[in-house]
Formats: sequence, structure tokens, C-alpha cells
Amino acid sequence: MAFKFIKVNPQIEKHIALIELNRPKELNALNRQLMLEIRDALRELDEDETVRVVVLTGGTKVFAAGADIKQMANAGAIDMLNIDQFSTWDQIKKTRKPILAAVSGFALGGGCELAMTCDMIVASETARFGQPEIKIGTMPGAGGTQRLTRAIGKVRAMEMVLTGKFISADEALRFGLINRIVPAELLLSETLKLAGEIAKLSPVAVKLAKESVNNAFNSTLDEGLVFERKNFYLTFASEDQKEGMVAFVEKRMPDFKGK
Ligand code: DAK
Repeated sequence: MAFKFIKVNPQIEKHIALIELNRPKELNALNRQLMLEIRDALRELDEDETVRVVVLTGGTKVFAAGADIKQMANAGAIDMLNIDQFSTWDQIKKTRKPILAAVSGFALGGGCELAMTCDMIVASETARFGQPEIKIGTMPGAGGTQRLTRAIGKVRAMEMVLTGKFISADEALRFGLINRIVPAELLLSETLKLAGEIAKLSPVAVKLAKESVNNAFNSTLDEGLVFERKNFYLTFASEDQKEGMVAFVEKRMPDFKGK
């Protein structure tokens, strides 16, 4: 690989890995190489026992202005089919550890989809979200019509997808697309703080809880409740559950090991 389009910094704080998109001149447009680098980094980090939470950011100016239009412009349908374009999105979905997106500036098209595929979104006040694919003669292809609709509801998603309009960080918060808004200069530190809160907890329970919440999108309520119950029982097979409850009784901080 001639040039890396992401920077990966594991352990910048205990148990947290930071992935930073690094194509600033192209506003972090998601070309194939960058997407493959994200996929590979996530695979490695998911297997790395020292990592408990991943933060994905584009830095303080822009999250990502979408898939690389210059790379896609002349592609045919069969080119699109033949390239394994969904492997990154599939990998994000498969990653069992929590992934937090830290979004400043534009998160458009595939950039918005990338943020929405993460588990939580912390945004700076400069963040702008949009699915503007309609303006270039296509439509969202990596979950924009599905995840956005589930997050903010049909009529708002319709307006964004059919007109390509952007929404502000305030609107995104009001619509339930993001977790919180922080000043741009604090974006990374505040996201790391949130990641740090999760990283202190039992990695076993966190993994099972994440899986259970995600399962809510793919099941009936009754099926989801059964799935949740089984994961709840499973936490009782962990040393972390014993440690957590004994620490509570002994009035001390728990020391979770992920076992
Ligand atoms: N692709 C390639 N280059 C981009 C880009 C993009 N999406 N967005 C910006 N750039 C480049 C610009 O061409 C420009 O490059 P130079 O001209 O300097 O060489 C540089 O970044 C700076 O951009 P601007 O000069 O345009 O900057 P402005 O501040 O004036 O405007 C903007 C910023 C974000 C409003 C504007 O750049 C813009 O509208 N960008 C395009 C936004 C967009 O339409 N995004 C959606 C793209 S379609 C799939 C997965 C995902 C997708 C599809 C399939 N599969 C898995 C199958 C996703 C599709 C998309 O995202």
C-alpha cells in the first residue's frame, strides 16, 4: 500500500483505539483504499484484547464528504457489483466492540452512512449531516435509506434523501441522530471521555449488551426479549459479573478483566 489514508492509534488512552480518516484535501472522500484500510483496522482492533472501544473520526474540520465521486463517476453497475464495496460496512456491523463516531464538519452521503453505522455519534457544533446522492443522479447505497429512517423517522428521512438537504448538528440532536454536541475543539477529548466510561466497564457485558440493542432492529419484541434474556444469563458466566457485584457489596471500584 503506497499511502495510508487512515491513522490508527491504539492505546492513546487505556483500552481505546482511535481511527482517523486522513484525506484532508479531498474532504476525507471515501475511496476504495481508505474503506479497505478501515475494514482491516477494525478487524484487527476487534481481535486485540487490549482494545475495548474504538473511536472513528475525520478530525476537527470534516468527517467525510461521501464516497469518492471521482472514483465512481465512470463505473458501471457490474464494476460496482464486482468490487467488494460492502465489506467495510459489513465489518463495522460485525465489530463486537463499541465504535463511537466523532463528527465535525460535513458527514455526507457515505460519510453520514459511515457515522450512522457506528454505535454512537458525538458531533461538534460545526457538523452537517446529509444524504445528497440524489443531487448527483443516484441514491444512498450503504444504509442511508434504512438507518436514517430508523433513526429520525420517515418524513424527515424522506426530505433529506429526496432533496439532498443537509441538517445541522442542532437538528441532528433534536431528531435523535446523534448523542450530543460539543465544541469543535473538544470533540476528540469529549468522545474519548465517553469511550473511557465504556472502556472501564466489563468488556463481556458491553459486548453482549451491544449485540442485544442491535438485535432490536432485526427482531420482534418477543424474539428480542428472549435474545436479551439469554445474553443476560450469559453475563453470569463471566468473572466480570462476580467482580462487579462483589465490588459493589464491598464498596470498592470493580476491576474488570473481560473474562
Ligand atoms: N468525492 C471526491 N472528491 C470530493 C468529494 C467527494 N465526495 N467531496 C469533495 N471532494 C473534493 C472536491 O472535488 C475538491 O477537490 P479539488 O477540486 O480541490 O481537487 C475538494 O474535495 C474540496 O471540495 P470543495 O471545493 O467542493 O469544497 P467546498 O467547501 O466548496 O464544498 C462540499 C464542500 C462537501 C459541500 C462539496 O465538496 C460537496 O458537495 N461534495 C460532494 C458531497 C456529496 O455529494 N457526497 C455524496 C457522494 S455519493 C456504496 C457505499 C457508499 C456510497 C455509495 C455506494 N456501496 C457500498 C455500494 C456513497 C455514495 C456517496 O457518498
